[in-house]
Formats: sequence, structure tokens, C-alpha cells
Amino acid sequence: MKQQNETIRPRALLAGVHLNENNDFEVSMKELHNLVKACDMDPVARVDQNLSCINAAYYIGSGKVGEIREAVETLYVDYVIFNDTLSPSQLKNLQREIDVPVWDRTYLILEIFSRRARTKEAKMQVESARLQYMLPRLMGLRDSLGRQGGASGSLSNKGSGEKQIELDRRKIEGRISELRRELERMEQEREVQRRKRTQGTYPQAALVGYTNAGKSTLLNKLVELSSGKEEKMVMAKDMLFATLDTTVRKISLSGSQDFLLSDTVGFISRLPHSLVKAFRSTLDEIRYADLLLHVVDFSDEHYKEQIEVTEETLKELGAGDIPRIYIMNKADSVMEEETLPKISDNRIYMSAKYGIGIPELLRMMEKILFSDYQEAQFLIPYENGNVVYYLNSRAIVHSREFQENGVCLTVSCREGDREKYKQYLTR
Ligand SMILES: Nc1nc2c(ncn2[C@@H]2O[C@H](COP(=O)(O)OP(=O)(O)OP(=O)(O)O)[C@@H](O)[C@H]2O)c(=O)[nH]1
Ligand SMILES: [Mg+2]
Repeated sequence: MKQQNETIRPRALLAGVHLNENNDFEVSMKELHNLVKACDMDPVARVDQNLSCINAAYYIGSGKVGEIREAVETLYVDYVIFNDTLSPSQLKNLQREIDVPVWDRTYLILEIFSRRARTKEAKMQVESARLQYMLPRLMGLRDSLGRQGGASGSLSNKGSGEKQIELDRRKIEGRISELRRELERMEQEREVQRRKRTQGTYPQAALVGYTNAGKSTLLNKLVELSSGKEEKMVMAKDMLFATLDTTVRKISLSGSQDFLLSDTVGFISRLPHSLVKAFRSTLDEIRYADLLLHVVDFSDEHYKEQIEVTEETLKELGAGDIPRIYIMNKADSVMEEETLPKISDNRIYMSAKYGIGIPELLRMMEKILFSDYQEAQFLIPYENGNVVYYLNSRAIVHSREFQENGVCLTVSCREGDREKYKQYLTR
């Protein structure tokens, strides 16, 4: 007897084409494997082929299609997943030959996103990306959804073929523009909120990087040191795309100034373009940041390629020129602990999980975030406690002296703050 809570995970067959010039084939197949697991499926078989060019009709050679069909039967496969984006006609042709739903890498990523999205905005962004992907592929997807049986929406209605597809198409187009309008409205709201936030003088840093690099773990570590409040933490998990929603937290640590830190969705190679576009507004936290913390999983042998993918995506988002610190994270698994943290230029080898290198990282951040700071000395009367409070959190306080007629603070602060309280300046 099966336990009640034991769920049976769908079984997936992974299919890929190794093109002659592609050196990253194995890496991307392994990544596909992890994506399949992140989608709660079991990768149970793999079919691949060396080719000099992609087969126009089936993507993979037609002989291999037969092999896949056989494996589907003998291994009880529920889904066949291709390691690339299939063209609408390839999808349609494959779906005619294969008896279970055929997905491609893009659809798989969209599916993961759609399962993980929690906020209304993230859900709408994913829906919009998914519909844009589906629009040119209705023919193939209709067959696929028909095979899943009981799939939701009008796409699963069998019957009057072309006519039904035309109706679906119009419905989808209508929904896409509805989503676009609503997302634009939300984007404006987000912009107002963002302005409100940045009107204060807190500088903002953003965590960016390949999925699973440790961004959320680092955010949590800083929140823990900052307020210790568990409800301010975000989910960090050994799973691709654990984070989809953007979070912004204020980090207040003794011995350093307050700043805002945002955590957002991770990147992956060949992240569907429609998704990057759909997520643009949430990714604004990155675009408007004063500093990017590029978190790298230094224990992954492919970390260099992952840095490249992340940098490419940042460029695409218009965040190519923002100053960066490269956080070579998870160094605890590949370097001797005594050698950590190690700093060279704008790189720091550290460990977010074990909290190694945090003070050093904060010092590196300060140099960039507070680079326009100036020295100043204020004498603030005791009745203006709020000014002392303000400067304590937004300036670097070098010394504090309690004198007869007020508190004397020697600080480094922003030009704007110096101006704001110039009546108290003594130097
Ligand atoms: N050994 C080691 N593991 C770490 C370190 N930092 C994070 N991890 C682990 O890496 C996994 C992924 O961490 P997350 O913080 O969820 O990664 P992320 O970058 O937020 O990932 P996504 O939100 O999925 O893009 C978790 O299992 C963490 O425990 C580290 O410094 N050392
Ligand atoms: Mg995360």
C-alpha cells in the first residue's frame, strides 16, 4: 500500500542534439536534468544524437524519433522534454509522432515559473510570457494538451480543428493585451513606491546571479545580522528558481550605514526572452541599483560560463554599467577555510551560508555605496534627538561626544545631508 502523502512524480525523457560546435552540450543536458527535477518530475531516460545541423522537421533525426517513441512505451514515460526551443512546426510534427506531451526547454522553464509565482504581479508576468510562447504553437500544443487529458482551458477542447484554433488565438491575444495593460498599471505603482523609497537617502544594492548561486542565503544572513526577524527572511533552497518574487529589505548593521538590498529571480542560460521581458518591471530593482552584488557559485565547475550568462542578461536589462562586486560564494566547499575570506580587486571569496567574509564584504560595499561621502562635524542640541538618529543610520559616525550644549558628531555623510543640517555644522 502506498503512503497517502507519497506522490508519484511524472516520468520524463530528456532529448537533445549535440551540434558539432557546441562544447556546452553535456552541461546544458545536466542543467535540463535539474530543471526537470525542479518541475517535480523524475528524469528517467535520455536520448541524444550528434548532428552537424538541426533537423528542420523534427529537430532530432527522424530515426531517433522512433527510438524516443519506443522508450516512451517501455519505460512508461509521461513527458518528453527537448533541450532547446522547438519551432512551432517541429513541435507539431513531434507531437504527432509521440504519444505523450512533448515540451521544450522554454516551456519547461515557463512551467516552473508558473508553479512558483506567488504574488499577483509575478503570476501575471508568467502568464503573459506563457501565452506569448503558446500563440504560434497552438496546433502542436493542442495535441499535447489533449493527450494530457482534462487539461484546463479551451485548448483542450478537441473537435473542429482549425476553427477552434482561430478562436483560441483570438482569446489568447485578447488576454495578452489585458495582461499588458494591467502590468503597465502595476509597473507605474511600483515606480511610485520605488521613488518614495529612494527619496530617502538609503543607497540600494541588488543581488544578481545565476539561479542557485546563494543570493537568498546571503540576503537572509544579512537580515539575520541586521534585525534577526525571521519573518523578514526569504526562501533559500537547493533548487533552481527558488526565488521568483522580488524582495527589498533594509539592512541596518552596527558599524556600517543602512542600505537597501533586493533579492530577485536568478538567471539561467537561454532564459526565455519573453520571460526576461515580462519580468522587466520587477527587475527594475536591478536597473536602478547603485551597486550590484553578483553572486557566483564558485563551487560549480562551470562558474565562468554562469558569470557570462548573468553578465549578458544584465546587459539586456540595461544594467551593464552599474558597479559590481563579484561574490565568489560557496568557497567553503572548494577552498581551505583558513584562506577565507580572500579579496582581490572587486572579488571576494566567501561563504554566505556559513557567514564567512560578511564584514569584509560590507567594507567593500561601503567603498562603493558611500563613495560620494564627505567629512563633516555637527553639534546637535539635545532637543534635536531625531537629527542624531537620522545621522546615526545614514552617515558613517567616526566619533560621538556628549558636550554641554549637545552631541558632537564627526561623520562622513552625503553631500545632501551635509546641506540639510548645515545649521549644526561646526566643520
Ligand atoms: N556550501 C555552501 N552552500 C551554500 C552557500 N550559500 C548558499 N548555499 C546553498 O545553495 C543553495 C541555493 O541557495 P539560494 O540562496 O536559494 O540560491 P539563490 O541564488 O537564491 O537561488 P534561486 O532563488 O533559485 O535563483 C541552498 O541549498 C543553499 O544552502 C555557501 O556559502 N556554501
Ligand atoms: Mg533565491
